[in-house]
Amino acid sequence: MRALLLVDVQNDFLPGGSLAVPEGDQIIPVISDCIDRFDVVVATKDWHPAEHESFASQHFGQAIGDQIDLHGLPQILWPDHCVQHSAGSEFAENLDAAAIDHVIYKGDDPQVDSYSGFFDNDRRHATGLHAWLLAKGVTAVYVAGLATDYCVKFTALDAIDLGYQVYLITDACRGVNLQPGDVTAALKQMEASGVVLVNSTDI
Ligand code: VGL
Ligand code: ZN
Repeated sequence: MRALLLVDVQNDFLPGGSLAVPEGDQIIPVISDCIDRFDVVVATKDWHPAEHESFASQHFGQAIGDQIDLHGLPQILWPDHCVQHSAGSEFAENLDAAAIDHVIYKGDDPQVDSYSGFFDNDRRHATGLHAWLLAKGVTAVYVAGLATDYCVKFTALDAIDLGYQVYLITDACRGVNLQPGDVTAALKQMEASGVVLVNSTDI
């Protein structure tokens, strides 16, 4: 069984959103063109409480983009984004929500970030994504979404660790590029770990 795994295709990551990924909106028509070619479609939502400690606003004297130690883990500080139930946390308007079979919420623990759709960054809490895919008999996951250098990368790498065949749909992803070259490095790291890079037209 093949699953399409849509990572954080949410308003706050689109141009105009609070953590806008450059060209993030350009992935939506690409997703629309291939969403019907999969046995199942599962989507993650970044889903933070308003006081999430990954937000720079929660740390006096710290700025967006600073790296801190958060309860023993390195943490980049982000603008407030994807606050639970906010308009920014909703799926992109033009995403075909009716085609999504299941939604996985992540990042709800205020003290731990969750880049991967499978586990919190401390890897102590599983989101339920692996159990859901196993129950559906999924062996191959095709990953698309935002952002290539954060949530997409960690989701794809965990999927490899968990034993799936993993494909990254490169034209259905965009990255933050906080540092120039971050997206290129993320693609290389995924490829070196066994992720197969594909174009949506080759699926
Ligand atoms: C993401 C930074 C913070 C992502 C989520 O979806 O890649 N990046 N939260
Ligand atoms: Zn987040």
